[in-house]
Amino acid sequence: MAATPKLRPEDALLMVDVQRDFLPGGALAVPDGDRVVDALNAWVDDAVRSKALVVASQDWHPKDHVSFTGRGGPWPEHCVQGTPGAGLHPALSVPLDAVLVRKGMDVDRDAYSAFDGTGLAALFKDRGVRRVFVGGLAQDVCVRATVLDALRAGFETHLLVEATRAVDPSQGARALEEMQASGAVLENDRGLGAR
Ligand code: VGL
Ligand code: ZN
Repeated sequence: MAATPKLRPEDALLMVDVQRDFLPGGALAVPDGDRVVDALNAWVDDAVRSKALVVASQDWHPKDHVSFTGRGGPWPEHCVQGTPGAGLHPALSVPLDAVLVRKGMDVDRDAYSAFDGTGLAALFKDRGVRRVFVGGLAQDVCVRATVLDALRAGFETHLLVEATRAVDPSQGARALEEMQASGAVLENDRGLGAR
């Protein structure tokens, strides 16, 4: 990271679901999911220095959530409220004034986007956020849904590509194209391109 911060006070860094269950060894492991942590931590440093808002989301399901295979859903049981697997990766830097949001808490309805039922769009508008920078897990599931919602809510939305990994890499590649086609700016390294 260069000495001069890239982010600005009216930016938000949104770290999606960097939770133990999505990391190698976890219940719904994303290949190389742990690789997002160093990349995100560099962005957190930048956000703190530039006084940008930092947000971390957690997938936070009740037992017997509708998305679990036991109920006919697509996913193994993961991120059950209060379990170690639902915890954020211990090496992720989360500033003391970061905003934490939890989603997927309704037992009969899934919520992939960090904006779904969390009040995050209203919070961003209250705080004067104009640009949202998104990283985390998983690129083809909750990051995708979060980026598309951020765009729909009218934010200039940037995807931190190296700070995301996909459950299924071929779906990840499709999700990148879809996010870009929907208006997201894909950031391919830790610096921001000139614009
Ligand atoms: C996620 C699958 C199920 C995610 C959450 O955070 O990407 N993926 N629940
Ligand atoms: Zn989930």
